[in-house]
Amino acid sequence: LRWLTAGESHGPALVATLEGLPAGVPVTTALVTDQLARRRLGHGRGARMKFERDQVTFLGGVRHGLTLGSPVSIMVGNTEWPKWEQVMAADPVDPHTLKGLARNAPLTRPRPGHADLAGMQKYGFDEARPVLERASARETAARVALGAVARSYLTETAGIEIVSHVVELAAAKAPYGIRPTPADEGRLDADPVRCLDPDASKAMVAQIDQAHENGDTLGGVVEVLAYGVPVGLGSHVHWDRRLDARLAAALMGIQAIKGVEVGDGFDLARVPGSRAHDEILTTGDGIRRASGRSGGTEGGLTTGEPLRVRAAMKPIATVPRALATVDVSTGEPATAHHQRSDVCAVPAAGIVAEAMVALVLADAVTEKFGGDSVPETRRNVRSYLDHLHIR
Ligand code: EPS
Repeated sequence: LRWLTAGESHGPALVATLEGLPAGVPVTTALVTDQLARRRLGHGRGARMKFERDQVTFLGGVRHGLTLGSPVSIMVGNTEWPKWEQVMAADPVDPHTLKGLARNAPLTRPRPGHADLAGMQKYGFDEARPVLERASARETAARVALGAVARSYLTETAGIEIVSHVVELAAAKAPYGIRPTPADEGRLDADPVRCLDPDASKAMVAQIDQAHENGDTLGGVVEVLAYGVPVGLGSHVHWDRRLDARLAAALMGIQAIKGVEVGDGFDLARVPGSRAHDEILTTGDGIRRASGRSGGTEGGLTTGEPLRVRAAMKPIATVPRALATVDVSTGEPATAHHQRSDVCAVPAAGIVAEAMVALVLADAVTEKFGGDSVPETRRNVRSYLDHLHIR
C-alpha cells in the first residue's frame, strides 16, 4: 500500500490518496463521515470542533459504493476556509489586503513543544504560520478518512476489527486489564473521554476541567486492540518487516505522540521472564495463549492473538497560560503565541491511532495475501488458514 495526505489546517481542504487495495471494498461517504465524526468527540476539545464540519468528497477510486482497484482519493473540506481565503491563498495576494488582517499577523513567538521554531529554522521562514499550518493535528482528519477505507478492507477480507480506548489521562488511570472488544465501541464513543471504567472516566473529566480552569493542557495514553488478526503478518527476518516496528513508527508519526508500547511494553522490562511471556496451551480450539502480555506479536510476527498497542500523547503545545519563548523578530524574551486551543485531544488521538493501526494492518494483509479483488483476497486468507501446518 502507498498513501499520502496533503493540505494545511486553514487551507481549503485536506486530500488523502491510498493505492494498492483490491477492487470490491465497500466504501461510502457515510462510512468515512462516521469515522471523522468519531474523531471530533471527547471532552476538552476546543471551539473549532464545535462549529467545523468535515465535508467528505471522493475524487477517485470508488464507484457505486465499491473500490475499483485504482487509487482512492478523498477530499475533506475545511469549513473554516472562508475566514482564511486571503491568508492561506495559493496565489499571490495584494500586500495591502493582507496588511489589515489580524489573522495574518506574523507569529514570531514560537510555542515550546510545537514544530514552530525548528520548522522556521529548517525551512527559512521568519514566522511560524507556514510551519504550524501543516504541523497541525487537523491533518489527522485525512488519516482517519483513509483509515476508514483500510478498516473496511480488513473486515471484508480477513474479519479483522479494531477498537481503542483511553487508559490514562494525565494523573487519572483506568484499572489495568480492561480489554474492550469491538462490541464496546458504542459505549466507548458515548463516554466523554472514551474510557470504559466509569470511575476512571469521571476522574479524567475532572482532570480536564481542572486544567481548563488553570489555563493548561493535558496528555494521556490510548490503547488500540485489533481482533481477528491472523497469525503471520509481518516477519522476523528483517527489522523493517517486523510488524511491531511498523506499528510503532505509524503511531509515533501521529502529532504529539512521544511513546509507544506493544502489549505490556515497558512493564515487561520490570518482571522476570517467567511472568513476562504468554504460555502456549493446547485447547479444544487448537493452540492458544494463556495471556496477552506480548500484545499479539512475537519476533515481529502476529501470533493470532489480539493485537494490543499503546501510544502516549504529550499535552498540547498551545498552552493558554503561555510558556516562555523568544520573539524571533526582536530576539527578546516573550511568552508563546496562543489563540485558541484544545485542553486535551487524547480521546481523538485514540481514533487516529485506530486509523494508523488499520493502515499498517491493511498493508501487511495486502503483502501476505495479495489479490486484486475482495473475493480473491478472501480465498487467499481462507486457504492459508485452512492449511496452517500447525494449528
Ligand atoms: C490544532 C489546533 C486547533 C484544533 C485543530 C488542531 O485548530 P485552530 O488552531 O484552528 O483552533 O481545532 O484540530 C482540528 C481542526 C481538527 O480537525 O482536529 C493544532 O494546532 O494542532
